[in-house]
Amino acid sequence: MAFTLPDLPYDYDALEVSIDARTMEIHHTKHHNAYITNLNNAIADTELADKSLDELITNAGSLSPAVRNNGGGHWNHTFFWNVMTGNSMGTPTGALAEEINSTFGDFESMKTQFNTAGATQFGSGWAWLTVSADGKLEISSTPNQDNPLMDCVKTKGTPILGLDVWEHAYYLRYQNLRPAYMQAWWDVVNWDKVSELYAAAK
Ligand code: MN3
Repeated sequence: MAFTLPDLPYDYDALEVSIDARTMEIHHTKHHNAYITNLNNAIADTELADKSLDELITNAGSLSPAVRNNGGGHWNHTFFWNVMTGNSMGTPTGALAEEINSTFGDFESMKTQFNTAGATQFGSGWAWLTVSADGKLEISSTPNQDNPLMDCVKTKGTPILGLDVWEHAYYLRYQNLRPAYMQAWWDVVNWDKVSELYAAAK
């Protein structure tokens, strides 16, 4: 069964406060779609053709670069769309907010650490907030389209928040200013979704 491009859970202009509609449209219909096309081509007529995306991702270390990069690209973008919203409440609440405070000191310190992880990821990649195997919140970054579910990354865990820091995610509005994009992005984080992912990961 070939993978297909999922619809966004909102319109292209829904995140305009932080990410312009043109960037969202190109990112979804061109970049995300290309990862899916290339993934389908890489697994067609092989023993991987009937594997789920999660099965491919968690075994990425032993698969070809084409499957690792494009499978990661499909997983990461599908995840990314779902942790954003045009109706962000701005800050986390409840059990997640308490855990952020106890792990990082406060919400602002968590943001700073996350922004630093994204800003210092050389070249293209992602910044992540994850829940580790023993239930701890951790911040990390990965290169290219790797993610914390992969067996081959340094900081493994269950992602509950992720930010695409590839230039294609921000260049039209922010040009080379990755930190400005990262700062603005917090205004569209879907904290309801992140809390739900946190509860499921615990
Ligand atoms: Mn991208």
